[in-house]
Amino acid sequence: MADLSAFPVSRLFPAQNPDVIQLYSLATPNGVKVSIALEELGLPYEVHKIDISTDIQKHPDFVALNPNGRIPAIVDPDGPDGKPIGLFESGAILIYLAEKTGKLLPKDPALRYETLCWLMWQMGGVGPMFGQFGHFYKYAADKVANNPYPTERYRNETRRLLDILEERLANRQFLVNEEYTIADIAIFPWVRSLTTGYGAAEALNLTDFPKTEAWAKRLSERPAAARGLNVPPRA
Ligand SMILES: N[C@@H](CCC(=O)N[C@@H](CS)C(=O)NCC(=O)O)C(=O)O
Repeated sequence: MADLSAFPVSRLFPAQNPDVIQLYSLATPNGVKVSIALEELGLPYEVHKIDISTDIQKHPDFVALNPNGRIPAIVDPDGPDGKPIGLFESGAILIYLAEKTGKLLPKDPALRYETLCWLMWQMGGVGPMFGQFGHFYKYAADKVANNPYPTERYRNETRRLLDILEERLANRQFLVNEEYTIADIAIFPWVRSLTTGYGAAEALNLTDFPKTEAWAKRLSERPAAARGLNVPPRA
């Protein structure tokens, strides 16, 4: 049985089965990227629900795994050279899982970099900008009731990014090389969240982005994605 005692997080959230990947997450657009990938890859894992409303993600035992104090994070008992490894940042975790299994990331070097470009575009653009839009549009609406500037700024930026996706998906089923990759997995949960999380379909005029909407719907209906989108279970 794997020894995870080097990871303080395992004191906070003891592993039932330390021989499988330990996932510390919540069903948010960043969290589900990892559970969707794990489900798609068929890797066994154990999920620990991190209720971020309690700030448990700022506990020193959690911060020892993710210095940024956020979800998602994982511990893989079977990392490089068979040794346990901890990882944080959803983009890095997706690359790790893809390289561990040889799936969801093209082997051809040019296509691999193309996939990483779109993954980084999500990490640096879509996540932060859509997230700020959701913050001001939904969660802090009362705080900016007299000042439309922040919501407008992030609404415009969200639409600008959606325009780029719409153009990219104009004659493609997937973002890169007509295959499902970690770039798709990183981005479609964020597109979905504009409707399911923020209820902002009208505010963003999402009907202007039919290809993007259809792509996100199609991918979220994949059986592995449907399972991964509800990890840890919301109820
Ligand atoms: N760039 C990070 C972002 C992670 C992130 O922002 N996670 C949010 C939930 S979606 C979180 O843990 N928030 C809790 C907090 O800010 O304390 C990643 O992709 O992993």
